Amino acid sequence: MPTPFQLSDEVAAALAAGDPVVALESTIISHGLPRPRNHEAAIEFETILREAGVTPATIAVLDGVPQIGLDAEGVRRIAEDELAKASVRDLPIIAAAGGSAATTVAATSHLAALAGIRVFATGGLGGVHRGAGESFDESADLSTLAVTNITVVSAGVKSVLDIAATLERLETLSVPVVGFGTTVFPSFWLRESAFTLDWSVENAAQVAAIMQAQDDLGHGQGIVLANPIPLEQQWDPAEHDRILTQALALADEAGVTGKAVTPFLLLKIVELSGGRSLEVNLDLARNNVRVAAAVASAWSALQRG
Ligand code: PSU
Ligand code: MN
Repeated sequence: MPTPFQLSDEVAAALAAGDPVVALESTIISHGLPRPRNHEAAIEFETILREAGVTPATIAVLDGVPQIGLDAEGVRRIAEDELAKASVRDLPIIAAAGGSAATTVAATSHLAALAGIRVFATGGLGGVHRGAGESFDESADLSTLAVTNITVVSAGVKSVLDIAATLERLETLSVPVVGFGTTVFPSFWLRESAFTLDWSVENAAQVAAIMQAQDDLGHGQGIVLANPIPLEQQWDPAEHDRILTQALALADEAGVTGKAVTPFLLLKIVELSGGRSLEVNLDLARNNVRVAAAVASAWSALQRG
């Protein structure tokens, strides 16, 4: 049986050997970060993993085929081409049409899990948008993690979202949320949100043990590992609050809806902050990639016994 996706040679070899692999998404590169920093970031995230002895699997759909692990030209394409943003529901349509797209946390998680990859690093998970009571705008990242066996390392969810509602939905969907070295849920650019967590761990081996126990007990859901940005790297909270208010008002005025909301807000916030939010975004993403490398290594070691 041919697989419905293409593994890069290095990812195929690492998976066959039981070596650590970390999935990386492409929407953060194509729609979440401005050019040309997005291309540098895509390369840097892979380099951080390689230096930690972990094989990177950046995921995107190229010419109709979901690619698990990109070559240099693939990485260039997700950074420079005008790609669609694909969530899980878009994958069959893009595949059938032979098209290309960047994959969200949801679509990346789905494809990574299909390929047998257990750990994924992103910036911030999607969630419930403010005003969702009216708009019903809730990211498919949440519902996908309810049925997808993957550990996603993220700096919580972006403060543009309704964090309280997002945490409630994760509870309803039976997705475990575990703080990494914290009992407070982070809010992306800031180390903390107003919400505390029931569970936290101090190291990667503990995460691997939870993954193993979830496999033994669970029903194939994912895990959200909430990894806060170090205090000295976080955005100034007062400036954060001021710019967030402006960006939300601009999105309202512009009448942005659907999958355009998150990219609009992220890029507007970079603009309004004169680039400050971008540096913080990159720092928190690097930090997540490092933690994901440690978790994938601990998972691989645990499987080897
Ligand atoms: N985190 C970032 N930058 C991003 C995203 C997350 O640091 O661009 C993307 C992810 O791909 C996530 C998506 O899945 O935003 C959520 O979009 P939506 O709200 O439309 O589901
Ligand atoms: Mn949405």
